[in-house]
Amino acid sequence: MTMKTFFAVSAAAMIASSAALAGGLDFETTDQNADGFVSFKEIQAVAKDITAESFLEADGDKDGVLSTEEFSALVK
Ligand SMILES: [Ca+2]
Ligand SMILES: [Ca+2]
Repeated sequence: MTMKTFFAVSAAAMIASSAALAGGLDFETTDQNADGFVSFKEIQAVAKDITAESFLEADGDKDGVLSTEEFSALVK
């Protein structure tokens, strides 16, 4: 199982089992330029209720973008 498949499966399970913040955001949909990271601009395009504050809080390594792991922690 690839990481991508693993994420898709776990994200689907997460979305199915709980009411995710902002209506169950999908990483691959949110990552519009498909660089493997979600920027604040990308997440704002689909979830206007995500504030800069919550984005920065989710960005654990402070590189300015969210990895799949950081993203899933934010939207779960
Ligand atoms: Ca991106
Ligand atoms: Ca990060």
